[in-house]
Amino acid sequence: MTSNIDYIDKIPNNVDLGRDRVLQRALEHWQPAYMGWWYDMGPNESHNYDVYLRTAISVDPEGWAVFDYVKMPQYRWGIFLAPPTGDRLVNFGVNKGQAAWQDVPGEYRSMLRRLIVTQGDTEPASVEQQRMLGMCAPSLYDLRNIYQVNVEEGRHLWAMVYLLHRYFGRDGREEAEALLDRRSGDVDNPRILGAFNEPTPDWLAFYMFTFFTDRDGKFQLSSLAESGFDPLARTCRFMLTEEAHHMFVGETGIGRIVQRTAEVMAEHKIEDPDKVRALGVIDLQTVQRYLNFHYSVTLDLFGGDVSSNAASFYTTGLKGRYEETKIDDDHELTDATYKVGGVRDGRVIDEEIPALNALNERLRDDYIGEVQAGVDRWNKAIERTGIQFQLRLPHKGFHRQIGNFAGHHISPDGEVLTEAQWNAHRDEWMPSAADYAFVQAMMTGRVVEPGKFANWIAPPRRGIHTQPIDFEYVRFN
Ligand code: BYC
Repeated sequence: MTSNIDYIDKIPNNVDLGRDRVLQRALEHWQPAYMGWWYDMGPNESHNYDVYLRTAISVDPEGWAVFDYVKMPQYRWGIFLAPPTGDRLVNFGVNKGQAAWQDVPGEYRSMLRRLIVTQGDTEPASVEQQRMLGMCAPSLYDLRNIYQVNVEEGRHLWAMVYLLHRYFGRDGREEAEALLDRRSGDVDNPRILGAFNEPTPDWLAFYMFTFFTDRDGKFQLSSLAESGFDPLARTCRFMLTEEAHHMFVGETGIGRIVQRTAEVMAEHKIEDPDKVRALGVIDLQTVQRYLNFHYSVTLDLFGGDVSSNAASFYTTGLKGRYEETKIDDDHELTDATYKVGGVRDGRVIDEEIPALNALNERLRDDYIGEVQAGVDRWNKAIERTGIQFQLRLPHKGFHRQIGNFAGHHISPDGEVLTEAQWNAHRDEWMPSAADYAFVQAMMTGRVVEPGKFANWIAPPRRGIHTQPIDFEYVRFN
């Protein structure tokens, strides 16, 4: 395996695909099905555009990307694994100390397949969710960014499909086909995880998604990058380098929206959300409601607070903790405990449970720490304009459908309410149909003049890859 990528093959790769004819043929058979999916479910009306995209040319951490105009259907999706790192070991669980597996241990096969399928399923789902957004992009810069995110999610699907084909034989091939058959939001054949069946109807939702939900991707991929199954670990390590840009798009997108709104509020000395809306920007209360929604559905993606699945993934060595090898403990968690939340006697409580069963909660907590730092940065931007308004993360139990808080009605402050009480406040806390209608009414057409931005969002600080902000990032032909 080299760090450079072979672009001569029909499927670009750095896994010596040409030496395994059977695998190569199987993947070449899947490729047209993937392209069919992209034409049907990829970004709407985009197939003939020239988009200024980055493409991986090597898997070295430095300088792996080249930037150029590409028609998206011609994007070189492929299979890229980070280079192997010497004599890697299984670093946690009951198999700790064994050489990392280069093949799937028979007894863990179905568990591992399930993890890979669940990860893989999210990637095309997000492309499906975002498919119409190009029609109302706030600028060419933003349009190019969403397309970059979309092609890379497509590549992440390839990353998981490679593992399925290479290591799971016939079941793997069937799973790879099923990944192209499920559809986000479909009643009969939906995507596996909840958040990936929610619509992403506008750009505020898109930036929230890339800030919150792509960051779940970061934390899940980081845990899988610790896997004792080395090909999965190496695949995820390379995926993580691509993921960073997606979260950047989300954080700066929301940052630019709140900055613009706060500037307009300061300039006109207004606070009333209706007056703010009348000036063609998104009131901060609406931003808060979107935040509440995306944060809570993303918290659900970490799974149950108490999970025997998570314990098995860890004990077997398949899925570690965030930055497992940097943690100073026994990496087996036989006697450790961890605090999880829940509701008892009408109140939110914490209880200590065996740490092995609390691994989803622990990862969720790691995630929350990073999300809070991003919210703090948005608040700094608001503060700099002199506007008194702070965004905040609602309580962990707010609007949860999975885990200990599911079935309870928790306010953003962490109060346990009755269903009727919660419903009475619903539209203060969650985006209402009217909020969605307002936001979408602002995003009816796309801004196509280079360097111009929709009124509701501030320009970015700089362009992409040394290009100026008014660069022609997308040519429509
Ligand atoms: N919705 O033991 P439990 C990304 C299911 S995002 C629906 O509590 P477990 C990306 C669960 O599957 C990262 N169902 O949970 C971002 C199980 O069902 P079965 C994606 C849910 O198994 C943006 C049952 O409930 N990667 O990459 O410990 C754009 C009991 O589950 C949900 C991964 O998720 C839910 N929210 O953990 C593009 C990593 N939550 O099996 C991409 C791989 C749970 O009993 N997946 N369930 O039928 C995993 O590690 C685990 O499957 C989970 C769940 C963390 C998701």
